[in-house]
Amino acid sequence: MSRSAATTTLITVAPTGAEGTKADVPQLPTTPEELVETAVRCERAGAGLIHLHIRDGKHRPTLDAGLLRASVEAIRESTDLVVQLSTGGSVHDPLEQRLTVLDAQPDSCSLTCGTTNFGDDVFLNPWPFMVELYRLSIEREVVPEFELFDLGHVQALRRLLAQEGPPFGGKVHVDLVTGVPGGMPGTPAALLAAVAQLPEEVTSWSATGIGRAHLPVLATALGAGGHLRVGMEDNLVFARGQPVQHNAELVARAADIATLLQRPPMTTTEARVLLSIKRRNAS
Ligand code: KMH
Ligand code: ZN
Repeated sequence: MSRSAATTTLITVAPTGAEGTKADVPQLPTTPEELVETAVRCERAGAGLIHLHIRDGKHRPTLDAGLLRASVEAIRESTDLVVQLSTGGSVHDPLEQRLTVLDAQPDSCSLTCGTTNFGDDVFLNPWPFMVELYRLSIEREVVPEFELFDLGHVQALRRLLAQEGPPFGGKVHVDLVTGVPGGMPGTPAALLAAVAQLPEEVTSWSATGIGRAHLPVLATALGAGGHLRVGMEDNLVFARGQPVQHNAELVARAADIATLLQRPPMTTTEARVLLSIKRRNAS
């Protein structure tokens, strides 16, 4: 296994997602100003990477090229966070448009390794789309983060690496997304089963638990040498009866737990090294 023992923790914040609505959750950051303010506070609280979905003027998910580019630039100007754009978008986004996300020149992009049931919907990631997105990420020098929602996705990642070779930068970072209704359950057992199957090429992994799986998966990931993803994309409840008021609360709690476990948050510079991110200056 090419993974070395982690002594620090990459904390990824996924602040918005494509599913929560502003009407239901007014504290969800959806405007450019809210996103920048969120990025700044989360970086201060210990985040190293931001996984970004953006919204339009009516707070609806969008893959608008101009808005994506402006968001990437605004966050780069205000923080040193690794900026990762979602290529998953919302379940309603066409595959061709999801490929155009890379035009915004993010540091990193998500790349989901297979189709999954997603509540009442289907999150579509057919094999030819995965391959096309992977090749594009190499061509554009964008570091992919492989999103694995199920054990079958682990096998698809293995096939992708065997067929297409290593990603840009040579590091293979995966994020295990647990607890999506239709994907692997958000349990320590399911997470550890997926980790045990990861291909040798994987150099680092993180995990997230959707909803009430948040804390058990966080604790399991830290104990098993993984990194963390937190944020309102995945979890809107801080504690029983206590909604999340700001993404920074989730980052700060993750940073506190990681520090207690002798795995303090890594700096953004360390995150860039972990993932082999190419330096792109804010323009
Ligand atoms: N919104 C989900 C359908 C990703 O960002 O790449 C897909 C998703 C994964 O959130
Ligand atoms: Zn996402």
